[in-house]
Amino acid sequence: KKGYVMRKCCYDVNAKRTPFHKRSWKMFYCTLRDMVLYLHKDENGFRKNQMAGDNLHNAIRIHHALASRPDDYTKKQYVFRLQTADQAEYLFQTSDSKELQSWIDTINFV
Ligand code: I3P
Repeated sequence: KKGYVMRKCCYDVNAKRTPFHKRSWKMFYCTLRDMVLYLHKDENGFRKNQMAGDNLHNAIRIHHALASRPDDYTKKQYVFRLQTADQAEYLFQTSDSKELQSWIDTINFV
């Protein structure tokens, strides 16, 4: 699965609250492959990294991760929360309800 999303970091690994200067929403071209969510600046970044062999920089391992709809976050629409095995936590905003469900299912059922 691939597509543009907005992402906000809430907790870094080991449930450490992400500091204020790193909590803003940023756009990424996101691809999911081999249980890793790769976050690229845009589609060109994706192609370039593919040729170079993706590294784990700006990548989120989704093995034992959970995607869910946050009922405590109402500022934006079509948002899912991603909690990782190493206790990091992110919010992702997708473009519509179909995309939202598709990302959640893809992450939870790969
Ligand atoms: C953050 C930015 C985020 C906001 C976050 C701010 O500030 O405004 O949009 O999250 O709030 O810290 P900055 O741009 O200076 O990094 P929301 O959009 O979810 O409110 P937070 O600290 O309450 O997460």
